[in-house]
Amino acid sequence: SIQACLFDLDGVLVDTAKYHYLAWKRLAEELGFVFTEQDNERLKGVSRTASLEILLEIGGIKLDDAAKQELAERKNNWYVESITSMDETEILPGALEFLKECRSNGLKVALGSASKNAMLILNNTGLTPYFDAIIDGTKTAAAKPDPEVFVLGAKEVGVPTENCVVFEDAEAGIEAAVRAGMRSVGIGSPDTLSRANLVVPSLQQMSVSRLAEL
Ligand code: B16
Ligand code: MG
Repeated sequence: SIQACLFDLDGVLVDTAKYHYLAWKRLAEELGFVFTEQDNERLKGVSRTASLEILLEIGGIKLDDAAKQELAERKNNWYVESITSMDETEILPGALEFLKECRSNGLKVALGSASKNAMLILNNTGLTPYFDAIIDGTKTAAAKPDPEVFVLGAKEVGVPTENCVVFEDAEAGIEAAVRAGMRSVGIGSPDTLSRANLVVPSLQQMSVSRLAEL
């Protein structure tokens, strides 16, 4: 039976994808090429450095490590500027209700995000108190699809991996759940998240009773 719910942040609890997109787009413009919303799909759930590699590949640009570091920092400064003014209105539909329902049913709740800015987002949206464990990009060495982020979350809440379920919007995140030996719920479209045990459009369609379907 399920004893812990592990949540991805961007695309599951909050819609920060639009801020990531605007910052990457601005960087691409400065570098002299167009970066579309479709290009941006490739960056979802992917770490900052890996995202920059993809962006540079799209622009056909080759740079040394120091220059890449500088660009990643520039993008992050813009991104942080946007998330600094976020508030609870930017929590995705159904997310808060489901977090509350999990807690009132005695389930452990953990965050498993690739972002190094997760704490700022959780604090600004008021979500921090809902978590028993918070694992983010500052605590992990390997990026999704490596299972590290979810394995650490399970460990911190003291629940065996087979009793955990992961909520993810990115293919790499579902793959990480599979590799961790956990069940998963995809948030989005069944076309891209075909490896998940269940796919729902948003957490609005999720409830503790539906965990029995997994
Ligand atoms: P940062 P998640 C991921 O968050 C985003 O989906 C991805 O687009 C971003 O590049 C990554 O975090 C790193 O974020 O630059 O803030 O460290 O979906 O794993 O919650
Ligand atoms: Mg995500």
